[in-house]
Amino acid sequence: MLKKSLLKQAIGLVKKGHSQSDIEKALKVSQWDARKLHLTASAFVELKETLDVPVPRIKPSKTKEMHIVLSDMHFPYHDQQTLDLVTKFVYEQQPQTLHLLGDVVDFYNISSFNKNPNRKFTLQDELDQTTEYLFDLRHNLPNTRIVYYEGNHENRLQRYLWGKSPELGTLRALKIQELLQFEELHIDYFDYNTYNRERHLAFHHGALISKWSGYTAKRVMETVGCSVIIGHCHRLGSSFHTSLGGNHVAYENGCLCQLNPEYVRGKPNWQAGFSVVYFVDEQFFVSQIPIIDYSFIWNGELYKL
Ligand SMILES: [Mn+2]
Repeated sequence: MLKKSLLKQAIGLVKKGHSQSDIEKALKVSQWDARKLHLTASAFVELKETLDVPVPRIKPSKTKEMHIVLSDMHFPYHDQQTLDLVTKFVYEQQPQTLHLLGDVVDFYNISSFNKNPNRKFTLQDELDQTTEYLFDLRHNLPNTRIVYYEGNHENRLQRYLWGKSPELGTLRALKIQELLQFEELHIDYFDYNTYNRERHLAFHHGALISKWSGYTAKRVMETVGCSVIIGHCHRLGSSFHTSLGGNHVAYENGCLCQLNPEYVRGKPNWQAGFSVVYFVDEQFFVSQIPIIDYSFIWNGELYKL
């Protein structure tokens, strides 16, 4: 058995290019032991050199910015379990920006559609549930920029006031920004007619609906002429377009509401989900996350309550 200390010294000598007879003389060992030491040390040095070859690694960019996009909760028609799951993920990630891409509140009580007379909740209940959620977000995301986009459901308020009582429609106190306390919560706001373009990606709730997944976002992209991410259609989908004008892509963000609400007949073609957007320099990278049976996969991890 070779002594460990001898082998260590032999490795040192082999590394410097010494031969078997150098080892024999330097370590004062027999020719036979020098042969074994030389063989073992050479094998070790060779193996170490092989293992030490650096594996090329992709360096993660330090300048990346994480944004999370949630849309279409439709309080009080939100899906509590879906929302709990996603909100927990958002708190864990602490993104730089959280986009609430519209239809956060349903405004069922001022809808122009017929209403179920047995419904127990009032307009104030709808607002209370929404503000409670927004306060919770602000409390748990102290350093996150939160951006709220008016959807067609929030826009019901303006349409109702303008239609039924245009005089009251001018009151600041009745604006969505006031009712949901955006100033106090440090929430940025974009009204229904605007697009918030961040670098090469435009954020917008959406107004039209096409029949198939990806088609709605495609139409919005055609209209605005740049990449977009929209809510509204309650679907997950994407549509890519490459031309001399560049590479553009349009995303549909899914929804976080109940997938079979009482006010929709039949089985709506809706999917639960949300998106994560990374901005790196001038580029953006969107990951769409479908929620299936109240679970989803992110970074190889299963998220489930
Ligand atoms: Mn919606």
